[in-house]
Amino acid sequence: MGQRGSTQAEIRVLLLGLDNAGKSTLLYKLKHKSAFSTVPTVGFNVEMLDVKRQRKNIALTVWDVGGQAEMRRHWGGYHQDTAAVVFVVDSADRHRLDEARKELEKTLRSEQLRERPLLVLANKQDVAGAMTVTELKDAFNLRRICGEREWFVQACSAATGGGLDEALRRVSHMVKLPSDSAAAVKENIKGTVNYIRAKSVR
Ligand code: G3D
Ligand code: MG
Repeated sequence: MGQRGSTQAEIRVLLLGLDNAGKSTLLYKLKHKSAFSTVPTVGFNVEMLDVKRQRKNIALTVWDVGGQAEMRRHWGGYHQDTAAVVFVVDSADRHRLDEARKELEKTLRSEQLRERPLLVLANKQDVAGAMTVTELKDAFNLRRICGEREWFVQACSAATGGGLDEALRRVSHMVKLPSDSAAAVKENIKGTVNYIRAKSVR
């Protein structure tokens, strides 16, 4: 009973952003629905979050990779098999906005993340003077840097939990599931062929 529609698809989501953006707080809030005291992440945190899309259960494996400058060098190693990128921004820290934009642009240039959907989380909305979604969209010039890529900006607060359920729902709808296969396989083949062609020219 209930076999159909209960297939478990495992999907990898990469949680990125500068140090102090709120990634670890966000991940633990999503997982445990409670405030959580974090320490700067050395290495990574990983959690499985169960979400539903239509009648299907999806297990999102969310990787929170340390955001400090020396850890950012290793982000590339986590790109493989990633279905979606969630980029967390401290909306209250206008001074580091440019640094965040540069890291996001660098991430989006990764060949392994081509065409992967992007969810930008405008975090710390509970702080007075936090940038709005529109401000962030413009500051990051998302329309230009994303091109054909599917993207969305969600306002949230990992501290209060506001916007987190919406964020999770959005990611679960953005990712391609293995069972979306016909289209996905075609896209994969096309991507691989283009990649090989590009590499073999000259
Ligand atoms: P990181 O994993 O991206 O490096 P953390 O960031 O989750 O460690 O959070 C960095 C600091 O920001 C923490 O404060 C955390 O409590 C705070 N923070 C995270 N999200 C929010 C938010 O939505 N609102 C507010 N006001 N603060 C938030 P401390 O003081 O522990 O360093
Ligand atoms: Mg952290």
